[in-house]
Amino acid sequence: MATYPTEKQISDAYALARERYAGLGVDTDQALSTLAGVAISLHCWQGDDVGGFESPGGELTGGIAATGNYPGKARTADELRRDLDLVYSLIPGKHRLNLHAIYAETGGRKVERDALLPEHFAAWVDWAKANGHGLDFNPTLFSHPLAVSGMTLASYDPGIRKFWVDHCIACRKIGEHFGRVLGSPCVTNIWIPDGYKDTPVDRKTPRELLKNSLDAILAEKINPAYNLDAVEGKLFGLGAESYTVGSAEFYLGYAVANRVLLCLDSGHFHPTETISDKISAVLLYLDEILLHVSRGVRWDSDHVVILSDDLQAIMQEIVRGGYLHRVHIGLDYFDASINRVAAWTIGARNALRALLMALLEPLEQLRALEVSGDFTGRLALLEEVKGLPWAAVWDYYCLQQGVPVGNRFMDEVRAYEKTELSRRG
Ligand code: RNT
Ligand code: ZN
Repeated sequence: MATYPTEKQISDAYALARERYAGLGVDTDQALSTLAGVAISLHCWQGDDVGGFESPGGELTGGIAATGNYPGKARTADELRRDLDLVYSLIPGKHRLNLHAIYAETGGRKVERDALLPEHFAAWVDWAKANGHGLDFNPTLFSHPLAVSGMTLASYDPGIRKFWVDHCIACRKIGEHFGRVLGSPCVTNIWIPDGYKDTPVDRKTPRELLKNSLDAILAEKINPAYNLDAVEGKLFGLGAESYTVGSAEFYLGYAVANRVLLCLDSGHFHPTETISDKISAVLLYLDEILLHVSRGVRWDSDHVVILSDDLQAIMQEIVRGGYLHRVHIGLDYFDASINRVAAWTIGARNALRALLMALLEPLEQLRALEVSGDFTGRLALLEEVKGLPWAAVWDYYCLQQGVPVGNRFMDEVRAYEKTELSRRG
């Protein structure tokens, strides 16, 4: 049996850590108050393997895959909300929820995606309001009969294109509603799976079609205090390995030209390419961006976010660049091989831990070393910082915020598994 640190031990460790950081000119209290102001958007789809409630048991398509069959996946919106309530209680701070259109609650009636309305998300809005969560949104352009060809907004079939354009328009209006009612802008992110398995002859026309579809979707202006539009590109999807219509260059150009947010998903680039390096480049030309913090393993495999160098580099860039108010941080992974509530919690806590580590950097000193050309000193300090007692600051933050310190959150996950998840057939 593990024993846990007492509150006194946690506070004492913090007092020492705070002094140690103060010696480097870093104010830990300030770092914690900044951290408390950051809301990350948890992706609803980790709870049920991107299933949604539109057609239970339906196939997940669009070149994405959730592998594993760990018991306990949420089968209803109430179950999903219950799971999320536990997750939020294990994560320090106030955070958002990122919904997908297939999580609509239509009371058993079939409502086509192009006819979705805010009322189909009323229970989500009530829950979000009651719990202080902002909401973000995504049209769902996969797992649907009109997406079986692999093309949606870029389809050669005008009827198919129109259906998906109308769906995206309906989603922007739902996002606007979320933002208006909750008093915090909803980021509505468009990702489409469109592409070809094999080498196409015409790479141009589908991109023209996609551009036209996006223009039609975004034609109506919506107050950015309520809804912000984002577009998400990708390198390739399963079954669409040779050509992706919405590539990185396509959407970078589109976002800059049309003043919408660009969504950078960490699993959507060549394996040695990192999104951390892109942030300061794209924010020269865009007001705001959205991140899908994920972890690709060899491909866009959507593994649970760990405290990797990649993750740390992303958070460092956000903090070092002073971008906290211009970067919307969302998570995007779906692991069905482990306890899903734990998967959410581990990834979210890691995102926050990495953010805290970034907030604790002795940035002024590091910058001074760099500017003066003392790269030896820069390297030495960067390496030293990795061993500073940031975990004592994190533990104290968890204590302060009333969430489990350290691995203790797993006790709650295990208890919930026993009383709730294991009962799900
Ligand atoms: C897919 C994209 C997209 C999805 C969600 C479910 O490769 O990353 O963001 O993960 O829309
Ligand atoms: Zn994504």
